[in-house]
Amino acid sequence: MSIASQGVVRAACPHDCPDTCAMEVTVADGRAVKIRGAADMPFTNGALCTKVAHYLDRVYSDQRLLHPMKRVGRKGEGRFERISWDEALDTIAARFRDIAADDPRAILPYSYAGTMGLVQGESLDRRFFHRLGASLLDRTICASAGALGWKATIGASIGTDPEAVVDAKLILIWGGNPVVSNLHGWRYLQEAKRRGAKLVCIDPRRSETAAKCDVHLAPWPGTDGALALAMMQVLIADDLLDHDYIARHTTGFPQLAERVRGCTPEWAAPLTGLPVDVIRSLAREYGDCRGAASPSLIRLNYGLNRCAGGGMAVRNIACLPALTGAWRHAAGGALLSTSGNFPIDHKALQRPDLYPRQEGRPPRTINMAFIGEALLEAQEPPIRAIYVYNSNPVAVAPDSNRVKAGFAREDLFCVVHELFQTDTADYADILLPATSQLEHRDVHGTYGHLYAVANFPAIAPLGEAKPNTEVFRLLAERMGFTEPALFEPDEKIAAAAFRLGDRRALGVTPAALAQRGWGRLNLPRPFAPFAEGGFPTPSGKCEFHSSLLAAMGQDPLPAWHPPAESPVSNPALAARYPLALITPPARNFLNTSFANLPRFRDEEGGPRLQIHPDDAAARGIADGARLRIHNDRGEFQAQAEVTTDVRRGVVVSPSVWWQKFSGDGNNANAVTSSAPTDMGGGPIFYDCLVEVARA
Ligand SMILES: Nc1nc2c(c(=O)[nH]1)N[C@H]1C(S)=C(S)[C@@H](COP(=O)(O)OP(=O)(O)OC[C@H]3O[C@@H](n4cnc5c(=O)[nH]c(N)nc54)[C@H](O)[C@@H]3O)O[C@H]1N2
Ligand SMILES: Nc1nc2c(c(=O)[nH]1)N[C@H]1C(S)=C(S)[C@@H](COP(=O)(O)OP(=O)(O)OC[C@H]3O[C@@H](n4cnc5c(=O)[nH]c(N)nc54)[C@H](O)[C@@H]3O)O[C@H]1N2
Ligand SMILES: [Mo]
Repeated sequence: MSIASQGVVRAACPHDCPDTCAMEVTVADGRAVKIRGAADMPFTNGALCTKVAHYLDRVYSDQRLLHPMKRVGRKGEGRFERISWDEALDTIAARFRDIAADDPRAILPYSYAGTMGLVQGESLDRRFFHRLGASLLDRTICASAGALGWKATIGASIGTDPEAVVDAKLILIWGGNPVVSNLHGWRYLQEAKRRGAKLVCIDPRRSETAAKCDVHLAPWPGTDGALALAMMQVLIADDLLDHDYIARHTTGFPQLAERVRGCTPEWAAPLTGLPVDVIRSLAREYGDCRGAASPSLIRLNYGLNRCAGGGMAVRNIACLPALTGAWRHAAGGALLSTSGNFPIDHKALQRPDLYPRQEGRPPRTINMAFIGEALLEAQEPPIRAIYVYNSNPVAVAPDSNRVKAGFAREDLFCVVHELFQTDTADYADILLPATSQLEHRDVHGTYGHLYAVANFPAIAPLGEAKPNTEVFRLLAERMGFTEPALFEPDEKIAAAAFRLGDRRALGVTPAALAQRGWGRLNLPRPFAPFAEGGFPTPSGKCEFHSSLLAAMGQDPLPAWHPPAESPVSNPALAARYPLALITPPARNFLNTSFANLPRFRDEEGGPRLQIHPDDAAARGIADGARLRIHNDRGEFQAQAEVTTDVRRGVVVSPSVWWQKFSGDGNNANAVTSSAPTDMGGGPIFYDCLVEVARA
């Protein structure tokens, strides 16, 4: 890896955010001294968010792990002693060999999106564990419900071009808070507003984004699916439809019409907690497809997919623009994710073919969202070793008391590869130091725009830190594996990440990315993906009647899937725990990344709970009071913020705090449920009843 000791190096923001910024890192005497958003990259537009603008704080933090260590204290206690890389790798290889001799499926890799890079996030790691025959991991913790609901309707994670939205006239921001979690995308929505668009935010709380929109509708959490069904009912009953688009580019319209006949605003009002006339006028305004509302755009995010009916909610919403023909316009339609536009060669990156085919030993898949249950209950075989990288499950997975109990198992061999000593790292037997994005090579697609971004190492690894890929090369060697695919250099992996035979990849060739650091997919500009139909579903149409769901034996039509925990769906539970808790992303954190660094913790203040004045008064809670938020699963503490930004009955705790920085050693996931979503097996973080009391 050649590293310049002077100059400006092209980089990519690695974090799990739709914006995937192109960055420039200035290096002097081998030290990164400045970081900024690439001015020539249109979506980044020279700006970074409040977190990554201070990225060098993270890179050079005195909390960085710099050497391999082994546990000397109890599990979870976080006491370690320095060892050499040789000792660390020999220990891991010996344990893995031992366990694999019985059944390699007792070994579980655990990773998510600490880096979104294709090299450090889904290449040699996957190849190594495939070759080993380890358990497979179903990576469901964020978006699997919404992704499947979208796929059932639209066919792939493709939607409106985020740069084209400036010409939209009515924009529904649904289950997302772009001011916080999609700042660069927000710039385009604001430009639309300047050009006369009306912005409507649909979110149970007045988020930073809702405060800047023309209208804010606050449904009860997990009821968006009912709202969308009622909108469809009005569009159909009032004939606010694009009949030509429906006839040519959709399937199942008659069945849909039949299905939603009873889903009137009167039906949806008690479910959503929104007034009947508000629902009806939202639908009528949305259906004003030849008038002021044209083109209309729905910008969804994943906030609404973290409830029991999250998959179906996204599916229902995804039906709307085909009814009105909003897809005809480049600025219209709907956008959840752009990731399906990238011709990423996942098979070449991950090499599932390396998995050993053995009689009587089929691959076993573990759902990452329910890692507590898996560690405590999985059989045939039980999990005997876990290797965590790019993730902090003890803090981010639901029902964390069970997760902690699982990680605390004395007989579990736990490896954690991290930049920092996270809540999860405290449970490691072997703790390995990881490089930051400035110290390794990568290449990125994204889910929020149409540009690929390359990352070149700007500085040498700090201390003895190593990139994920390097550790897996070393482990493969110690395991005695010989397949060349396990030893490929990062440069070669990066060059093969996109299928170069694909027309879209012409804009993101290795040469183009090396030269400029970023490249736009070779797609028309503006890109109006479904103006002429051509949906990537089996029928080639927008599927009101989903062949995918039918093939899965599920209800093929849009439907109402109520929340698991709400006063309407579970009155008995609500009698004991009457408040609905949501725990959306905090502005200064990225999941738990950044939440250990003083600058961001200070900025965020501390764990807090927003509560409506009426709910606070009923419990004798004053602003600033220390609160205990609890249910049958557990409890955590936070400071009361009494505010009308949340509706009565809903409480909000911006997340995700590290447990060890949370006062009582718990964060909000102590109370969240490990029940699955209706589709995709995701977690239902925002479908969670609690009671609140003074601590
Ligand atoms: N600053 C910052 N940025 C981030 C992240 C972060 O932690 N911090 N996380 C990143 C990640 S991992 C992701 S997946 C993305 C997207 O992450 P998302 O979780 O989609 O984040 P937001 O865009 O903040 O949108 C969530 C919004 O949905 C609202 N919400 C909660 N429940 C419901 C509901 O039932 N219905 C409706 N309509 N709204 C609901 C919340 O109040 C919140 O304002 O953001 C990424 N960007
Ligand atoms: N209550 C509640 N819980 C949530 C959410 C919520 O909204 N509310 N959001 C959920 C969502 S959307 C998501 S996506 C998940 C996120 O869950 P995770 O993907 O686990 O995200 P992070 O907490 O940021 O942890 C990523 C870790 O990877 C490490 N890392 C970064 N780069 C590298 C690298 O190159 N190598 C290695 N080895 N490690 C690296 C970072 O230091 C960090 O500790 O959390 C979920 N949990
Ligand atoms: Mo996420």
